[in-house]
Amino acid sequence: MFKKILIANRGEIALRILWACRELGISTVAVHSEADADALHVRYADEDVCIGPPASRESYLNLSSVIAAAEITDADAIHPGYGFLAENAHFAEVCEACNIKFIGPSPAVIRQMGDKSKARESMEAAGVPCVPGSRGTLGSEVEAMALARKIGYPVIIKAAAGGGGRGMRIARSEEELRVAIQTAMNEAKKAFDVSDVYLEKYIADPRHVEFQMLGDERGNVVHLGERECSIQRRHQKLVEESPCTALSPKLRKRMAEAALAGARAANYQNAGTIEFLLAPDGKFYFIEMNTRIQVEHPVTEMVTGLDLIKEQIRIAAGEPLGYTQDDIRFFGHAIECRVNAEDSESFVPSPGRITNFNISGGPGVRIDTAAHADGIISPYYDSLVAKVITHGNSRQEAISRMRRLLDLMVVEGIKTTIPVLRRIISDTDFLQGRISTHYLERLLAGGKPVAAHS
Ligand code: MV4
Repeated sequence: MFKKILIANRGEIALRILWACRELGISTVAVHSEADADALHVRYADEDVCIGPPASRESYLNLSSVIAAAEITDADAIHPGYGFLAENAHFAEVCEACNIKFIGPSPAVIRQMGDKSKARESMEAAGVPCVPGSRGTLGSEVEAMALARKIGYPVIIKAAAGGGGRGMRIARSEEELRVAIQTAMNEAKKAFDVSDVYLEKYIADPRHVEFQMLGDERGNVVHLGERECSIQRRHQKLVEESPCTALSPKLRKRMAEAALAGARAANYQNAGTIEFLLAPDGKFYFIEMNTRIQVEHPVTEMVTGLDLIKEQIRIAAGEPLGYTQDDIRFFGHAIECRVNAEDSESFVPSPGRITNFNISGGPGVRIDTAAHADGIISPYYDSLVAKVITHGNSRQEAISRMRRLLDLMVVEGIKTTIPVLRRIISDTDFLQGRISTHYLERLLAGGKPVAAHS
């Protein structure tokens, strides 16, 4: 087992990784920017290294500084968390070259899945249902036109280097397709320095359902069930839950088997997520694989009882999973609400000092946060303040616990998304599981947030 792990992240996920290390008896190194000198992950780590100025480009994203910090402190592994360097194949390669274990999949798999067009090809080859579309990236406009005519409009153009919704364009006709290809290519070139795009049939009003996968370094792969992640705005998720109310046991089994086939074909190691679109007609399609631990991993932990960060560390240390698919049991229902420092109507970021912070506990409650009274939500990083997670024997019980927590939660000094979360959690469509990726748009087009119960 590792003796010392460097945590190449900040905020709640850095704390989350710290606690896992402590429980495993592994000592910890926090890295931080100048803006985070007083942050809790720095306070609680065994050692800490300042790796640069506030801007993430110059600190948390600075590969050389992070590697240097690991070398200086003699860390034997790096946990990247999510975001920052988590899906940077080059970083994983540099770790390997420096004899520091990168806690995640191999550089080759990160690179393969980072190219969304290649990921699609490899899943197709593994027999995983994919959205009808181009084989590989588009060679020419003529090719795109012919393909779109064959599969039928609307179609969607996506950047191969994109993901998470960046660099996508929908086209409903031949004229729109011409423009879509050009703008998608220009956007992709600007954002990722690679202009390659691919084409898919556009699936209207889908759900986003993702499967949590775990693979060890001996070829064992399991799935830990699904997460329903449809409630999002501009590709930022607000509420996630497990299980997904739209899956019958039969459909769940088919999706899980597809996810397992995909992960096995990729020789997937460590934690990863296979994302599907679930169409209103019940058909499902692979869209992307994320090669990192995700923000919403706690809902899976709550329904399986597994500690995903500990599993990641054990796997990276070469240990076998030690259980099979049949050993994994699913219990009850879990929901996560992301509380962000944003205006609840405009979603404009609201960084600043938190003057008062309070949240209640109780059965089935988990709060993942690095925020506290007198703490700062910095304008330099993402605006996540806390993940409020509830578990219950039933969905209704989890929802009722969530409603109480959000009603009683106090965050003063900054604006937060608590009002919109409260509105979702009491909305009839949400309560009945009538959601899709367009759900929030529809909700926001409606009325005003409900008044506080308390
Ligand atoms: C799609 C789609 C419809 N049809 N692909 C957006 C993020 C990226 N992971 C893939 N995305 C989509 N791909 C086809 N062929 C609709 C979306 C999409 C979406 C997907 C998941 C969660 C939220 C979304 C919001 C808008 C669009």
